[in-house]
Amino acid sequence: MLTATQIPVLSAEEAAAMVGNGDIIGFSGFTPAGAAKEIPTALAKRAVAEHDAGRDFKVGIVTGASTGDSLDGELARANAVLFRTPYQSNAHLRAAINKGEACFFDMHLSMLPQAARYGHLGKFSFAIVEASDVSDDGEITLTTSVGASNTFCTIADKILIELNEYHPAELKGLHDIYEPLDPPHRREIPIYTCRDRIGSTAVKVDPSKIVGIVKTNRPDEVGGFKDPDPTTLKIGENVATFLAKELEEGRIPKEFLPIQSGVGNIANAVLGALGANPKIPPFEMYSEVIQDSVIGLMKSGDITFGSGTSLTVSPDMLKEIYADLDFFKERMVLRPQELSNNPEIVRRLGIITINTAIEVDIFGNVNSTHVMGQNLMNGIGGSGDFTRNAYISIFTCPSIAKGGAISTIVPLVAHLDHSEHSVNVVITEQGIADLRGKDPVGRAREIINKCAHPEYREQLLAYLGDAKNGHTPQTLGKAFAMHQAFMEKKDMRGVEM
Ligand code: 0RQ
Repeated sequence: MLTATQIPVLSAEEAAAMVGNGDIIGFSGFTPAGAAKEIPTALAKRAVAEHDAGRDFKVGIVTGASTGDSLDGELARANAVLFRTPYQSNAHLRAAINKGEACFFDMHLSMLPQAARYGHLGKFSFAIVEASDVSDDGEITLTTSVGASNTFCTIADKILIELNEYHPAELKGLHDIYEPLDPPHRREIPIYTCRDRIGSTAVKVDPSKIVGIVKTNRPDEVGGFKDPDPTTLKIGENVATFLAKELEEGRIPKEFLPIQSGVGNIANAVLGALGANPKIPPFEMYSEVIQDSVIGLMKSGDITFGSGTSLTVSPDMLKEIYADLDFFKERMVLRPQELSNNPEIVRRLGIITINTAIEVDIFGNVNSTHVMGQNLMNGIGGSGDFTRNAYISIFTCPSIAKGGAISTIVPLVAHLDHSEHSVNVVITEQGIADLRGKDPVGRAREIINKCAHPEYREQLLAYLGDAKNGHTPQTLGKAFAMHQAFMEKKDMRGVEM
């Protein structure tokens, strides 16, 4: 271990005192995994003190994706968010965003690092990065995520390290750090299989940029999942049935193809169902997040390799991984999000992508981010990076939400994240709608009959009417009648179309 001896060790408060009002900071963290914890908490306290003294104090917060409560929660509660990008999932930050109190812009996660390098997000004063090791010659070994930390360290004026002793120095070797050149010098990224390693095991920086180390010993703030229920289990079973049939009929090669699976309760249940289906051979993942269910499937041999940008597992699961680190280091790699989500690689490897929708319209457009088209839930995350470039793109969701008062299948999505051109298959607990090779009316009949909840089928078919209203038969005056009914009466049922 080459842990630095010449870089000053600071308290979190001393580190936070270096940051100025209006600074733009690139924090480590992709989900709560590997997120900075001590310095953002100290920054939030400082913001409160500054505000109490009548001074402005807000910072621009850029991360890999979501983070833990000690970053997004603390800074949101302290009203210290100048702007936030590219993704979040924190209840307090979400509330501030939806009240118009915090500026947030939602980005494709693969594009965040290059946007930062291109200067599109402003000048970064600091990179604040959690590490398991740092050497005097500027080699930073990350912890449970890579995200955009490598890019933040490259472009920021100064670097502050949170050296987290919770993570063993033997993590070295888990990461594969590589940064593409910018246009006009960009070349192909030489990843040809999920397992390829093309970079270095540590982030290498000019050591004179590292202005301090804050020592800590805190686990990631990863929350648990809801236990699968009959609906999520049925969705998972339907996904497995669909993929087994594709394999049987030769539309997926017999070796199978890498899987990307999204975040959340449904994604967790879907992975479990894939592992349990005897017709699906052991498979590899080329995804963003390696979550609890993936680890279980690695142990059972159902997942043979996992490439991701974060290891987002519960504290107990992380302990199990660290107890058998050699086994897991052979079976996984953490890459920068610019590579884990890279469209070039997704298309080359032929990834089967499985993401979750908030709502889907009858023509196959998907809303992943906004409730009733207005309130942000989390963000697009990597779902666009994967969906647009997939071998087969699948969206899953329950057919109803809020006890049936909401149909997730609607005439027209109230916010668009993934268009009909990118969405191949929609799966609910009701069934499987295969949209490939169908025109808009064909897609509408498939989605309504196979995926909509029976309570909503009639009104959706009534909206489609005799389908003579153009190539994509819309009735603009009624397209949001179901949403409108929910906003007014808290129920979408029984709307006359
Ligand atoms: O609300 O928490 O109050 O009960 O939304 O819904 O069913 O628990 O689903 O946890 O799987 O999350 C799309 C948000 C789904 C997530 C989303 C309400 C519902 C519930 C959560 P409650 P569930 P999940 C990157 C992958 C975008 C980013 C992405 C997401 C809550 O998957 O953020 O794909 N995706 N990243 O009741 C009103 C509707 C609703 C609704 C659900 N139509 N209207 N509320 N809810 N549908 C790629 C990777 O590789 C990781």
